[in-house]
Amino acid sequence: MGVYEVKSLEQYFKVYKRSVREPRKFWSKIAEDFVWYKKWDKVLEYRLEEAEVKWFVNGKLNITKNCIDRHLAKRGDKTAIIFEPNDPDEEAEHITYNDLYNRVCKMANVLRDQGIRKGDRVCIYLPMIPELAVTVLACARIGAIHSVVFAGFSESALAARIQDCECKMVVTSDGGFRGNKTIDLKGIVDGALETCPSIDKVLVVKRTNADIPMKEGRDEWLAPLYEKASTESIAEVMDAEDPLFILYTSGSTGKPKGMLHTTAGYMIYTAYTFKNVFQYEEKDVYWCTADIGWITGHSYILYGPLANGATTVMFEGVPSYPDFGRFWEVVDKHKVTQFYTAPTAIRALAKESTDWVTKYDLSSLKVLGSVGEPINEEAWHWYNDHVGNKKCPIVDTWWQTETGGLMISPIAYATPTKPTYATLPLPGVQPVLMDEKRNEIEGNQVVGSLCIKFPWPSMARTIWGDHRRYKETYFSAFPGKYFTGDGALRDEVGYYRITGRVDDVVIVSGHNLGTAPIEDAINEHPAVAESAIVGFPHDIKGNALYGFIILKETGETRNRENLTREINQYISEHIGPIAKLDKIQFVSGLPKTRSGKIMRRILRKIASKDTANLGDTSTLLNPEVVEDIIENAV
Ligand code: 6R9
Repeated sequence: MGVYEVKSLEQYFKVYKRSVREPRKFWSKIAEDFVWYKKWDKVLEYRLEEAEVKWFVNGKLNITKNCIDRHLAKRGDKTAIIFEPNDPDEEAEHITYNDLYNRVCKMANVLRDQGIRKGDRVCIYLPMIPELAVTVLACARIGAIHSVVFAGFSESALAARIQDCECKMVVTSDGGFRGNKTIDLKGIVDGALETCPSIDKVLVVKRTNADIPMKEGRDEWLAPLYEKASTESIAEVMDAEDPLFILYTSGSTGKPKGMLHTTAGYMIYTAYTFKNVFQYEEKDVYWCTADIGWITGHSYILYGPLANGATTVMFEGVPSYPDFGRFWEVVDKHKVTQFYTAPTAIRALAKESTDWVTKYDLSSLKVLGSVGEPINEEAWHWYNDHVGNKKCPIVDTWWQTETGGLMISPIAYATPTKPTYATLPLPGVQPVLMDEKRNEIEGNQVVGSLCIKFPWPSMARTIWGDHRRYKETYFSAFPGKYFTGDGALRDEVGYYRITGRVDDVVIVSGHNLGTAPIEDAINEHPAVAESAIVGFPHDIKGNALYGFIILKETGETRNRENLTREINQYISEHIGPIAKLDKIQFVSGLPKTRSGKIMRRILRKIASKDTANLGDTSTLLNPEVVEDIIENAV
């Protein structure tokens, strides 16, 4: 993929200009470097007002041919995936491109034998083990739409995701290892499936050897089916715009949004951005610490790296197990060259002694990456000084589940970095800042709502089953433009700094949590009348959650401590432990506008202990509650 490679700032500006002046030519030139059954008739068709976009119209391809088959001649024996288990004493596995081909074909045949066909949805609820990568790719090979659900989500969150896109099958395991815990994934699946009539089959991977119940006629161990499956499987012919996967993200109403990504544009964009931003070279070993249950894992553990024939590390564990040196031990062990993680992990490790870092040889590192939330200055410097030894550029990559790939980010060794800045838009990305009157803000040293004004190949095409919601959420606030939900500033040289969400989404430990689904969970507690959740700054997690809760007037006698515990239990059950509240305040009322909307702006200020200037409260229906809430804030 040599075309439009960026190696210097000067080259970046040249390539960027071309990508804006002639986007169709630009992307078709890059697309030429991939394997197609049939080339496209037209590069781009779009109507952003209608949230309609098509790239590489009528092109035919299969993404696994591009991620696996085409590498076999040259790189068959090269390691595609290094699997680093949770337990450091368990041996790492090196899966070559040849092995990966065989495994994916076998799994593809198992899925076909079990009745899965092109267009069917397969839910994947697996820990970070090789079978997760293999199942994702096997779905892509046969044209089934994968819906990976992060294995930290609860029973009801899993059920909601299965129901929404009516999956036919779940692929899970007998359990998962995470640090010193084992997680009973199969138990969670069994619970979820009580309300999921669309599921006919559950395939179960053996990982922990836990003794688990298997439901007759529905559950099957994967191993025996897999053993006898053939290692050849013809890749389905997919249209450029055929769905590749659904991945759920939180929204500002309770129901998760199933973001739908399609085949060709997603492939080309993740491949191009991976190669450039991380400056991946043939012998490099790249490690992204995300879970494949999130978009970062989809695009930058699997598809982007594999499309480039890269070696990508897949890590089952956590940064603190068996000790705080684990990340650095793995970097040293596998001679990692590009390391990509989240600010929340950096902050947690920066709290510990630097001896954990200096104990290991990190001299293989060339590029460091950050993703998931704004990285604060202190964490940036710690990462730069102690991990990168001041010689590795930090690529602070801003993007979203919805964007499919990196959008605003330095290109390593080309773009000069600046702490806390995601810097410049990647080629093909046209960001704009908008003011409250929906006008584009020109010039530099300005702040506004971040929008993108021209389509890029990996943008989500819709929300599964609800195009209207897609259009309303992303294309109606600023008609004709994609609205990201983030605020940003543009500095004097045109660098972007993301300032955070401007909507009802809170990023906790890099996880995108909608406040509405958490409120819905809390409101199910019999003692709760109403609730409002906001984020407040937290040293390690970036943001933590603060709940304002009104209790029903039933003469509630349970003590507040018990209630707090129970409410968090409800959240754990409905969403997962990641969404637990750090602080809970029981209040008599919530500040509301005359139209009945909770004024979260005020609650956010109270939660952040920033009550000096609450702004205009005159439009409130009940200004008196504000004083009361401030007085009793926790
Ligand atoms: C890739 C991913 C998207 C939201 C996004 C923004 C925040 C992500 C960031 C960042 C500042 C960065 N975000 N990367 N904020 N700097 N480098 O995280 O996708 O889970 O959908 O979250 O995360 O607020 O809008 P997703």
